[in-house]
Amino acid sequence: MKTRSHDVSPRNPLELLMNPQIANRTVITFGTFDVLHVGHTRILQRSAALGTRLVVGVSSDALNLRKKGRRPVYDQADRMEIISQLRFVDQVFLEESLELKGDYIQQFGADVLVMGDDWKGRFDEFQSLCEVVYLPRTEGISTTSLIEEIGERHDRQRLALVGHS
Ligand code: C2G
Repeated sequence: MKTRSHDVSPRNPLELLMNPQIANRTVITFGTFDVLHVGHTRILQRSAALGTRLVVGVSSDALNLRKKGRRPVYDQADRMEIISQLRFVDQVFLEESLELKGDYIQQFGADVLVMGDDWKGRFDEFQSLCEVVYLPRTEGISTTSLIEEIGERHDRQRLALVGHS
């Protein structure tokens, strides 16, 4: 686990002592985490609070293309680098396939699988391997809406420039 010089995370030793339920638990979660935003950082932080070690599977570019029909804005190497820099993330790996979730859970010794509630019920089959928790999504923000917003702003700016020429 990363050492933290001033630990303001929910995993400070005092809280762990007071809550043995989360002591020594490995939490695993998955996502694309493209165009990082607070919905992403909040779910990662809340996931970390459920254990002592947070492992994050970052969806590969190929998986994203299959799943969502588009390439992420940031490629998988950049997305993995960004997520690995968050202080409440301990380990990052590349998620190559949705079908390998059970294997990843076992490979990383996960005690808890966390997903946002947009995936509610989809991973219940893994309850035989670990605890499965769905956390509420952050309302009003998504990578898709951010990409659209950036595109609209860009279009408006171009129109304004054309208007002035
Ligand atoms: N999330 C959230 N609030 C938002 C947006 C996302 O809590 N406003 C959560 C999602 O529920 C998910 C995580 O952030 O748990 C990552 O979201 P995405 O990058 O959209 O990941 P997704 O494409 O759903 O990939 O194996 C499953 C996939 O890899 C999940």
